[in-house]
Amino acid sequence: MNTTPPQPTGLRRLWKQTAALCALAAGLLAPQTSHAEFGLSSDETYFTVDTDAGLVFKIRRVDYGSNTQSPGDIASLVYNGVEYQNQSRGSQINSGFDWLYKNTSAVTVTGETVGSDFVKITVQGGNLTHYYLARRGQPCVYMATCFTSEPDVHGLVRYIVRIPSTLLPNGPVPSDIRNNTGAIESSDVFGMADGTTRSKHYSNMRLKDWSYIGASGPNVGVWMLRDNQEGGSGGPFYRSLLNQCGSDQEITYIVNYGEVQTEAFRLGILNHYTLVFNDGSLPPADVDTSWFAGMNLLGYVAPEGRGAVAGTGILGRDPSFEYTVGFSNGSAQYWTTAAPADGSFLCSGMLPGTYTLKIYKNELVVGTGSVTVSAGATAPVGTLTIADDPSSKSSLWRIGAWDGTPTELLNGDKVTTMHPSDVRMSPWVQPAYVVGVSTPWDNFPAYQWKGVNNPITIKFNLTADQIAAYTCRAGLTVAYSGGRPMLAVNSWTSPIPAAPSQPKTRSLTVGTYRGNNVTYTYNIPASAFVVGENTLTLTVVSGTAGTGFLSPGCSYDAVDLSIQPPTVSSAAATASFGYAFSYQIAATNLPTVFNAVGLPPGLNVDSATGLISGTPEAVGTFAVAISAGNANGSAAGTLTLTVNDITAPVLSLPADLTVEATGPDGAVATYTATALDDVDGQVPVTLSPASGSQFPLGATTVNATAVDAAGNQSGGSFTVTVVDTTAPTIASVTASETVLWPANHKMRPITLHADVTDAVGVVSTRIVSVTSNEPVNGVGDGNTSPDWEITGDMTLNLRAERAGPGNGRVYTVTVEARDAANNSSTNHVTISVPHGAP
Ligand SMILES: [Ca+2]
Ligand SMILES: [Ca+2]
Ligand SMILES: [Ca+2]
Ligand SMILES: [Ca+2]
Repeated sequence: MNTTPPQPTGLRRLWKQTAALCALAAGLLAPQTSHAEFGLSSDETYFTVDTDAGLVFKIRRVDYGSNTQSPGDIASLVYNGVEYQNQSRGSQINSGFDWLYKNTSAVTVTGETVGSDFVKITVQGGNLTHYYLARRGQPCVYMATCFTSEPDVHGLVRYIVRIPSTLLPNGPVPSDIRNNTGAIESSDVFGMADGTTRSKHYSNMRLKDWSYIGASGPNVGVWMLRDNQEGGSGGPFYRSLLNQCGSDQEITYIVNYGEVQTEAFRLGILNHYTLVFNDGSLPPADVDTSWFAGMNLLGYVAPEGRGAVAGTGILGRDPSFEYTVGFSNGSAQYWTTAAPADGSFLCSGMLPGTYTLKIYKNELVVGTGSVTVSAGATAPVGTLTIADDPSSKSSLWRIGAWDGTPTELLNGDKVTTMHPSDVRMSPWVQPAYVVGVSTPWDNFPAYQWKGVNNPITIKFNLTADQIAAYTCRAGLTVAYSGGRPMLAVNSWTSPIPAAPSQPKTRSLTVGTYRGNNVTYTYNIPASAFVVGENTLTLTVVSGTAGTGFLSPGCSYDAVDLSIQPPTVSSAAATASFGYAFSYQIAATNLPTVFNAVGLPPGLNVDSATGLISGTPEAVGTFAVAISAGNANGSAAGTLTLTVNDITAPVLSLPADLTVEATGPDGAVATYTATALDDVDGQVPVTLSPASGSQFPLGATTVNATAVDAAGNQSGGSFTVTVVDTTAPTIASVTASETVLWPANHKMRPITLHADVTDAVGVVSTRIVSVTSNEPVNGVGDGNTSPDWEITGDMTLNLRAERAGPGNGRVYTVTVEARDAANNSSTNHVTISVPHGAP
């Protein structure tokens, strides 16, 4: 008889403790043969539970001294009259309580009926309490486990159901190790004759994706349905083994598992899971456990003691990925899927407490927050925004997608279900990945090992205007044995990066890439790149030895190359007020946008080129905030710009000035001058000599200077000339004699005196002419000649004579006074010779 076995698939269901069990009780799990009444019976060796639904199971009460026959084991699972439990070995936690707790404490098993419809068997060992529970009419073994410390000695809480595979042959294929040709790695990975591989590890699924695991056989299906894994560790994407099919079909429920574990184990939670028997069809989506509230179970928290978190949306999602919102603290973990349409989400059934909230893009954390959950309430977190998606960086090229998984890379779709040596794998050693030509799923290996495919080579071209400093990011989802990539570009080599913090167990070969997502960042200088073809290599390095697929290695999420944000050079520059100025902002890495804030008026920046230009219209020192940006960021600096005043004031001076002397010392002159500065406006003018000074006769230079606030000085001069243009004043001329008598024709000496004044000074006074109203030699005058003689400046001889027929003679003597400026004036005196005696 061949039926298609139901295979565990990626069911994404949330556990609902309040879900109704009607369908389960009514049909799917209906008993097929007659049976005894529901209830608990016991003898020295066993508690026997009849579910009244075709399933009768026994729990061992005593220690047989063998860890395959331990107290607390399921010793019998009879369903519809068929014994499914391997009779040589129990179904048990780990390898049995007496193995876990031997020499540390006793294991006690107690049984009781609760009301008329429930049976409760309690197994107690160390700090661990395990319950087997039955409900009337349901072919199920309900189980719940609570522990306050890890089981002594061996640790790891997992429940293993062991059913002979002959009775339950149809389970997960990747973990079906029957007919293998021997172990190929450790003692748990096996080869098959056809070159494929099998291991219990390859039964793993992401916790988020499964709600049951099991197998089927003729007219039977046995399924383990799990709770919400609030007491587990490793988050929504943790993968651990669920099954192995050898001589037994081992159906496994992991509470705590150390393999590739990224978190501490959680304690004190009541973890529950249900072994469900049916006819081989798919198991129910979930089972009702609300009745646990009446079972007095250690660690049980009823729905009303729980709370929820609701979000109205998540901004910044990439619609091609599923987004999960996870919540975790030291006590519990939860997750829920965000609605594809708007990112809204509801996570319910949460224990009260404060949780770290993580937004996952597929499996990569792209946002974090915090939320506090209270019992009976829904905590609103509104609309969240993704802040940390590496895809937001603008990359020159990117291999793979930033989602926390290698599934889109070569063999990435196979790594969780088979060994890397499996014949179904594509060759791990690949030719160089050529950007623009190769595809990630064809050409870029999901995993890289030091001993297998080292290095990985990537080739890409750059044009001259793409040469800049770049950052290469290599995202890892897990690494084994400290493997991490060192990077080289052409002849440039990165330092050896630090080893990643990762679980210490095997990972890459046992079906999981899910470790700690780590991104290695390599800052590559522009000098490393060349125009044309560039060769980049990723070389796994590690201080740990290992060969082949157990050599140090890593799992890639994505690798990309992105231009670095610009760097900006701070600088100082000097400009001159009123003069054209330009300055180019100095920045690296191909900036596409510039800014300058705080420029003096008159200067502007070209945001596209970074050229600051214009004519500054203010002086002083300006701390200009300069920045440059490209697609991946910006940098800021300071341009300390000093604008100087280098222009002297412009003088306005009077024309040369002439003033009349007011005395021998010259004259006082007054004048004004002004100076206008480009920056300071009117500035004082210093004049030397100052206006109002006494100027001597002649020309004197007046020097003018003006200085602006910056010390720029201008100078000029003009001339003040003091002149004497005024002739002396001769107020009167007197003579020593004014009447000459007798008229004896004799010469008479005369001395003149002139009353002369001049503002500056008289230089000379002298007789310049003598005239007579009578001819010198006229009728009746004695016939003499000459009649006068000038004997000195102010002396002369006059002849005392006159014409006989006349009325007397009058001499007019003219005196001239002259000053140093050669100004002269005259006056005269008359001296008479009367006709008759006076
Ligand atoms: Ca990826
Ligand atoms: Ca100036
Ligand atoms: Ca004069
Ligand atoms: Ca005469």
